[in-house]
Amino acid sequence: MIFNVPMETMPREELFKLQLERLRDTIRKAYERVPFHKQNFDKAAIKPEDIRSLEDLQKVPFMKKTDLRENYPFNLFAVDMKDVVRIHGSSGTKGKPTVVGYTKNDIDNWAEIVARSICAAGGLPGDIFHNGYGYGLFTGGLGLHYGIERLGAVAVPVSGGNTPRQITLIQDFKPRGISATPSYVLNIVEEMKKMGLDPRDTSLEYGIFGAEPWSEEMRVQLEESLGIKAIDIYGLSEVMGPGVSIECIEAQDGLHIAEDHFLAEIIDPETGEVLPNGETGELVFTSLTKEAFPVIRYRTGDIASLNPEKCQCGRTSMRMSRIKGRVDDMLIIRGVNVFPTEIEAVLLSFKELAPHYQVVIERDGALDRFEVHCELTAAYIQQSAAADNNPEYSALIQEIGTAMKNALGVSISLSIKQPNSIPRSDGKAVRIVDNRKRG
Ligand code: DLL
Repeated sequence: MIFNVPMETMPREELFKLQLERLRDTIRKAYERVPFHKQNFDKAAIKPEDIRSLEDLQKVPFMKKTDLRENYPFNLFAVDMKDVVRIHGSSGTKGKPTVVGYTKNDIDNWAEIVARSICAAGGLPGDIFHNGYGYGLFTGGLGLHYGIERLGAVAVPVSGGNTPRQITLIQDFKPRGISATPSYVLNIVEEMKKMGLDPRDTSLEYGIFGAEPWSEEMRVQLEESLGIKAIDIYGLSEVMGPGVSIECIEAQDGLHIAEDHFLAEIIDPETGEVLPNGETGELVFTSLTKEAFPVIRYRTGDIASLNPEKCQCGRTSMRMSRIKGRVDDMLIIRGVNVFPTEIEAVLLSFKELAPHYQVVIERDGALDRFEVHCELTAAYIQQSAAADNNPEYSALIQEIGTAMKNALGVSISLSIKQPNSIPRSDGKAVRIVDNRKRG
């Protein structure tokens, strides 16, 4: 741990003081400068002066993604446009993108937070770092980029896509670190194997993976296939981008939140009630230093839990669990709640299956029909016949079905396909394909 140690190992009492000071400042400015925040306070009949402790934050109403859409594009900015130096946004799969802004100080803080994150993942100044996150409105590419430079490492700004070129650059530049979505890194691995290369032979030692939910089983696949440490990084554009939290290489046991910049809460997604540490619910973040786009009690839609125990790495920051899934990605299959990562965990425990899958939802009369599409590995196809009259294959199908039922608590139909049937993505993987007609 070499980067900005004092902030990461600060005694918690001292941290709470710093957080309160920063919280009050954030709230005062947001109230004075952004009509949305003032209205939110007025609705709850509170004033910024009423926030005297960190607990008082619970009096403030939540902020949601719809608030960003309703204030599109710039109405939630708390500074003049002349002080904004960068815009980012979400991909906007449903309608317009959500837009966020940064001042120069915001970009500086973000670069430092990401530099700290890369350090936590085992990165060092001087490392060559292959950045496979997309550059653009998406925060992944530029977010990592500034952090790599701030650390004093060498940024290779490859962005996503063009997998053969990614492989050439990894072979030629010999990076120690890599970042991209975990699903895209598995595509790179697959492509290397197709080219007759052994992915374990690269110079890579650690990978910083996030921007989509992934399971422990996927970590095992990534670590074993590439011979690296796979580190989970979390963030969202509304709160800043990558670096809101990251695992440390020492423990790989929960993601350290950059608590000098972000305050985390876990709430019951149904009632909005704040849950005690350790309980699973929806993550809510309040920014403590952001100037252009402050967020106060922003509901992320992501499901996790919090752990305040000191970590073996020496950091004192609160850790959040790996994200289980998004509130809106939760499938309700015959009354049972299922997240795609739970399906992923089962599929990846079978070496006969490739780590690519989708859950396809169709409307069947009045009912919803869920089908898991997955594929056999090329190695399996070379050795065995994937035919119903092959007893070994039938036994495998049955075994997968049983494992799925045991893990999920409900049976789900499977469609096992030939290698390369599931669409690949060079960014966030599409895990749910919803073919139900709406309205
Ligand atoms: O995905 C920021 C990011 C870039 C994070 C690169 C990590 C690495 P958005 O496009 O706004 O920002 O999407 C944010 O992605 O609310 C989560 O649902 C999901 N997500 C991000 N990181 C993780 C993770 C970036 N480590 C949304 N595990 C978030 C699970 C994640 N889900």
